[in-house]
Amino acid sequence: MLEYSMLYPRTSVSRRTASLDGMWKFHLDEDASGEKSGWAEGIPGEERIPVPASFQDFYTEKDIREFTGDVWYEKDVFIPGEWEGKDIFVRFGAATHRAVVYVNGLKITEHEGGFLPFCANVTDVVRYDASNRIVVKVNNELTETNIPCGTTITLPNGKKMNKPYFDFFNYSGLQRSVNLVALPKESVFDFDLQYELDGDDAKVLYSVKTTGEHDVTLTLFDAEGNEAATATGKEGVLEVKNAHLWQVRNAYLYRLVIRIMDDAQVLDEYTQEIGIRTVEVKDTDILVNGKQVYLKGFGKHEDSDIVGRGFNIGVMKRDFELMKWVGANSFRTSHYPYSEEIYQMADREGFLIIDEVPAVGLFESMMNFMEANTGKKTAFFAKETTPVLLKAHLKAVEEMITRDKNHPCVIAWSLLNEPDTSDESAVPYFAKVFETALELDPQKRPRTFTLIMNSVPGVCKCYQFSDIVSLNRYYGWYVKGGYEMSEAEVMFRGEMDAWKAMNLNKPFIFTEYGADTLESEHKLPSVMWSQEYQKEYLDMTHQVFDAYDFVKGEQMWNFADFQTTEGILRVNGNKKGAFTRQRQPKDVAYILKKRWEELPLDYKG
Ligand code: BDP
Repeated sequence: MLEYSMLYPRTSVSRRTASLDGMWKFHLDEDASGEKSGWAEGIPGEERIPVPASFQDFYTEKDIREFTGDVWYEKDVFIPGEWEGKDIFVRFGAATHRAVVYVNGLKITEHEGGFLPFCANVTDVVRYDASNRIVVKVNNELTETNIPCGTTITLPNGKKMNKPYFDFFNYSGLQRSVNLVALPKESVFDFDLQYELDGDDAKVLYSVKTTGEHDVTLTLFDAEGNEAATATGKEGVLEVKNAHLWQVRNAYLYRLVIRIMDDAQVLDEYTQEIGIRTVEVKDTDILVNGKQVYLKGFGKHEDSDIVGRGFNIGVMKRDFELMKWVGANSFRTSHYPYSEEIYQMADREGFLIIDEVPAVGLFESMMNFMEANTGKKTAFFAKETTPVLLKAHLKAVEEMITRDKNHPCVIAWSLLNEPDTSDESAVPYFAKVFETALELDPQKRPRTFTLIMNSVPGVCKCYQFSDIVSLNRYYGWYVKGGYEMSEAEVMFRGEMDAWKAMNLNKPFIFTEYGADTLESEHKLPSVMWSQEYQKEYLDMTHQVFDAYDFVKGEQMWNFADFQTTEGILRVNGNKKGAFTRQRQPKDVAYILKKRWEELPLDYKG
């Protein structure tokens, strides 16, 4: 069990929150001497930077953008006297990739892993009705023992440099909101929900964890604010008559109020919106509320101009509007769990999310998607350090499932992206990760991982762990592109026939397919990188999807162009977007819109 509550910070009769977003003091620690120099008490200089945001893209110096090592943040906050007697936490939505937190000069906590929240319990060190200094040291080095995987090298000029084993820029810093939270001594710590549908009615089976002994009451309100059900006890059932189900692109949200009661006194109150729906995989179908759904959508990134991977509420809104316009109903949070606000919006808009843990780059190569096409065989999971990596991976799985399990939008867990599955050493590693996810999820949602190009029948040793088989395929791009497209199609169909012959009786989805396309390039007849080529690539690929009944979804790579490390394969970033990085459509967006608006939700059902 985690040592702090993962519940989203909310103010209520018993709880207080204060946002610490805004300008923070900032300093690069070029020779890693901050600790020695006493920066825990206060960092030098007057530089200030916005939080939440990646630190990289504000500055004009390349040495800052590429900076690898420790960066320090500082903020002075006033803590009101009324909060005395409560438990006080500083909650970080994320700190990428690891952080040490100091308050009033004292080291409070550290956290490893850059895409999930953690709390520093500062109850014993804060001064009330006074200013308190929060200092955070954030480190962005990549290793093979934390996810996402990569290495850190030292250049001849003495500067460190990140070498990601993945294809997105290593944005870092305090990229999500920071909050000050005051909780009552006895508080709601966590809760689990499961759903059973029974004709027009529904049962919400619940279990609540608190930090004390008093009993809890739960009340469910419908969207009009009328009481829909109530129950008492830490475990029980809310019986909902004539339940409004949460449906794909037609969400219905109830408001669940959990109260810890001492007779008539409310010790704690926590409220969250929930949606009543079931999810399961049956034969080759993905079922939501017992009905087959065909996934249409994208793999995405949290990525935009200036703030990088920083949570940007405006970009979030625009992305949902574009996804609605194009007829999508789902997306994968490639390649890390996103900001919590994005799941809240998906809950409200009725989008289905495949929630991905940051296990990307688990392949012995810097450009694994290129290497994978060469048939090269590696053994990523046979290293001496693999147990250390597994530990970090399992912790991220636990944090992700604990954080996201009560979102109706989350229909599946993606536990790795494009790992090396060609060697037997991957099998025990996968067994542990998949078993852990099943244990942790009260709703037992389907689990998956995405299969890289060389994870094909006869090579892949791990597909059997997936409840949904997710393929990332680039026939016509990395394999046989351009005028060789017809051969790409033959190879693609050959692979699909091989999967079909295995008769796995599981749904298959495409979690990636795409072609880099520059918004500036038009050419008739097409050439690779032109908008015309992206259309031809998509048409061919969609025809193959349509030819196989067990294919139950398509999530194009990528929703939008995004930043990567510079190099000969990338023109200032990955350009496979259906939309540009500025969120305007490429021609292909209209092809997707036509197709997805025509395909029924129960396509191939
Ligand atoms: C896959 C990766 C993804 C890359 C994509 C690509 O999962 O992160 O961006 O290919 O090459 O290998 O565009």
